[in-house]
Amino acid sequence: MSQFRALAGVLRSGGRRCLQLSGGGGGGGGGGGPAGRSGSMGSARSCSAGPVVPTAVNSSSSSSSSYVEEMYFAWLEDHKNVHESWDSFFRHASAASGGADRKPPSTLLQGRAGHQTPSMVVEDHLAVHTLIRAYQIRGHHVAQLDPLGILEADLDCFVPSDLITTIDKLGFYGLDESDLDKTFRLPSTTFIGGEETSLPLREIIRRLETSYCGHVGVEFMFINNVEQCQWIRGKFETPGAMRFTSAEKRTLLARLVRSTRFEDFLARKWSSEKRFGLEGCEVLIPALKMIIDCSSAAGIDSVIMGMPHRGRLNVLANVIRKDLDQIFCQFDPKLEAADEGSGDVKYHLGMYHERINRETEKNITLSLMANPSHLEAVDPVVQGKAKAEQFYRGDAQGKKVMSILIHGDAAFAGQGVVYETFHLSELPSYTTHGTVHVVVNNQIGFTTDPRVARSSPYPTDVARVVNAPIFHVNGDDPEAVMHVCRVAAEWRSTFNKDVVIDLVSYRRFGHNEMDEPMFTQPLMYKQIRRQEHVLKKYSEKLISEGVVTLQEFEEEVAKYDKICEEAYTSSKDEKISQIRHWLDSPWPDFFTADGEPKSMSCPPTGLEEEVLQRIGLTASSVPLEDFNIHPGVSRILRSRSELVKARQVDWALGEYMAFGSLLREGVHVRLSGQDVERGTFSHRHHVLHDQEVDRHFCIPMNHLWSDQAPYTVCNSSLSEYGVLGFELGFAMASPNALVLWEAQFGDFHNTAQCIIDQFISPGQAKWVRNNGIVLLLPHGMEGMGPEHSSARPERFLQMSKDDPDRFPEFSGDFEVHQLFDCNWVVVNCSTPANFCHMLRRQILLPFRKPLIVFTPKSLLRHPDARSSFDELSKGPEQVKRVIFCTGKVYYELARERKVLNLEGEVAIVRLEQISPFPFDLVKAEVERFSNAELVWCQEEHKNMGYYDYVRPRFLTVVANQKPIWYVGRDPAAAPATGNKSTHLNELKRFMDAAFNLNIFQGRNF
Ligand SMILES: Cc1ncc(C[n+]2csc(CCOP(=O)(O)OP(=O)(O)O)c2C)c(N)n1
Ligand SMILES: [Mg+2]
Repeated sequence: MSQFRALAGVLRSGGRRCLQLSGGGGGGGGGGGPAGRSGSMGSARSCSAGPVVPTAVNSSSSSSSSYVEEMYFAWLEDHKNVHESWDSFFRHASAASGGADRKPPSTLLQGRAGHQTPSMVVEDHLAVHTLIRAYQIRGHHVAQLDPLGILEADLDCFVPSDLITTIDKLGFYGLDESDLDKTFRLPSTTFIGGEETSLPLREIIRRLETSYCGHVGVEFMFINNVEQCQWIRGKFETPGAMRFTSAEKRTLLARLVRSTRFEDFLARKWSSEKRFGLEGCEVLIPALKMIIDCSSAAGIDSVIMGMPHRGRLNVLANVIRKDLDQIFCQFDPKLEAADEGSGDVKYHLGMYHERINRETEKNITLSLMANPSHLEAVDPVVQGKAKAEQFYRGDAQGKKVMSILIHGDAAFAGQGVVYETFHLSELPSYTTHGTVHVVVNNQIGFTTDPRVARSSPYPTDVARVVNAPIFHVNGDDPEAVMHVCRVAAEWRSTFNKDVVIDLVSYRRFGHNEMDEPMFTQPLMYKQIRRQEHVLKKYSEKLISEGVVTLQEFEEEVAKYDKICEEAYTSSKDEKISQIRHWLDSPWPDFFTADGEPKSMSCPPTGLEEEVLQRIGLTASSVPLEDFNIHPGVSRILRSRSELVKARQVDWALGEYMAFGSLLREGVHVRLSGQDVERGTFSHRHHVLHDQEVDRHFCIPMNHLWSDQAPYTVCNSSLSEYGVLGFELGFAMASPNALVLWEAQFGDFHNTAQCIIDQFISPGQAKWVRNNGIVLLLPHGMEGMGPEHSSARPERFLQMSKDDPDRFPEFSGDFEVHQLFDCNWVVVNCSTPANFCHMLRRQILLPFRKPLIVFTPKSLLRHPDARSSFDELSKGPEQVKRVIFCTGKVYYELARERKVLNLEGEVAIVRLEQISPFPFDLVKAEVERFSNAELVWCQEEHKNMGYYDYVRPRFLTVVANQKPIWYVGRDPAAAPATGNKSTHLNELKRFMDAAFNLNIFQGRNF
């Protein structure tokens, strides 16, 4: 028996080799057996050249036995004529048959021919199961994905030998042609049988090739969830899964007409304008519409989208349904801008539209977020906005609101924020319960080929980390595209997980319409010029199927062309561009109908004693019974309680007072960032952990009042770019929320620089969109080295837009007007009371501005950095020097002044809000100390911090009549030293300068 099994094994190896040789190659060997792999098979090769090897036989026994006999006689001539596996086999066989040399071994082949033994049956079935699995796992590598037929979507033209694209690879599985008509029972892990439970091998292969090696490549077998894998198999394997009704095909054709003719129209009218057209991937429009239709049918009524430049105008026109004349007028160079702000180019603008979905007759709101050129930066912003909408609508499972992200292939693979965004997708406080990603994979990024643009086989591999299925599809097969879109939408509504559609397509023109692609991709573009348009191909297909007539098709085209022409005519009446009409996140109840603030005043930010007491009590206790907290946390709560009794707040309590009071007023507060729940510096403790019970938490802030708004505090993934973008998006959804992002140390915000530079600082100027996001950036020179010291105030101040040289007029509510005019507010509070007021003002203002707060580290526990309740509920004039400063350095100055006993000589004034510059308050202080010299003191280096920002503004206040002297660290390249003693020496040096009253005498300014 053991010999027979060995025989079967050897035979199969030999049979495979035989078929491969006769079939003329195709993809190399591998994995068969020693006979199949050998490169020194003199006799096997001579076999293939001679007539002894049959190419197609009905009986495996006849083919195998004659083959074995050939081998046998070759072996008899010289044992070295055959591969060593044959040699070994024949030695064993002849030994078993009593060493009868020269006796043909054909009797040993009988079992293969007529009656298979049970073990062979099992082996054959196992082989078929393995084969089915191979298609499921790697069929996508051989799918016909590239419409141009010249590139491999997986960047690899090698077809692995276990993939059955031609019949001659059967041998890998120990099968041969004779097995093709045998019927095999289908395993439960395939759906190719439909109602049938077994099929002939030939049909099994045909169906698998249809499902996995056609125009769709399904990448999903890495998903470690059986139910999900089964679901996907069912969607792609079930016979007829990809069938469409005539009505569906006609809708698809009509959508393709719109998509194609829109680009044609723009190209005709504005042939020399950049528009980043969709030509080559026109199928994107019907694809998005299919996703939206299916999602609407599943109950979604709000879709938030983010996308880059390519095809954006088309999406606005044909998916969101922005009025065409509004789009066309953007091409008019004489169009005047009506809004404040500087605006943005047309292919960056956003849009918000409520409409009826024609397929489902249900209401749907579609919004496309405005975005900068910075590719993929909008991804987390879209997610944050979607999460917020879900949160405010109580849509805990994402059944009403969803997000769709559209990507370019090069950017999807290359930009790290894509990865950061994927990593938010399953986190409880950040999940949007599944995003549909669509990659416009035109197989190029500007002038760069995929093979030098990424190291992964597909541009979509980044999605594998979150177990998202990836559907690659040939963009020139519109029905295949519709099928994957339908499945993707159903996947999202069934499992609420991310899914990726890789639309493999091409870019018909250059990167933009002015660009010459032949410089760099000559062969690709020769092929592209020959490539028939997808609309032509698909219309011909439907005409030949009798689904539409040529006349109907031409009428559809003419109808849309007419719509475009009419819109073009009326677009000429548009003389003024209103960016306001492109707003992606309107707040209709917050502003007047014209989008203006309802008032221009800010109510007082102070708090009643009773409210302070209530919040103080909650902040220092555990509202849940039988909850075991850590003794260290107990101690912290006790000391809080002492402070409250003394009617005082430290930094953490000041924050508590701000958050708690806003929650009481119905304002949702969300604090997100790395380790924010406890606080990096262990000062906050907003989430208490039961020391006995796993995952048993208490958030006292949610136990303040029964009718309060909810408080969300969430530790984030270790990301800045992704998480800050997310929170910015969250803050877009509602003005009635205080959304804060805290950097672990302010230094780390620079990995989110793009969100700050592209969205936060200029967001309102570009997109007339208010945003009240708060950035908490721990900052301070405390000898912690170059990367734990500076939140780079100078950068924020440099981007503040208030004019240093213009002394403003103080009329009416100057403070509010000044805040209204600025692009953001930059503060460095020195007391907990001011911190609390600042946060409350953020919400009480009648408009929203980003707020940048440099927050303290050592001050969190500084005994002097406390405020009395009195500061929360509602100066000698003959000094020689006034030192203006901001933040923590005040405490160092105050200490030094006390030590030197210079209180009568030197006044210290703190600027809590740095930008917009409080000209009015500074002027009052300067006038109060009119005979004193003015000093700006900062702990940061001279080329950093605040000096460059405040200096010209002080000079404007004093009308250039007086200098403002600098005291602080010298200019430097790194923000802080890594050496403790250097740090202290620097501090001592500038403290000495601050209190040396003669130091500036005789100096010119
Ligand atoms: C972060 C960033 N880096 C560089 C660019 C410049 N840029 C604009 S489009 C583009 C190519 C994008 O290729 P792909 O993502 O494949 O989109 P496609 O243009 O092919 O649709 C580049 C490099 C940019 N806009 N953003
Ligand atoms: Mg591309």
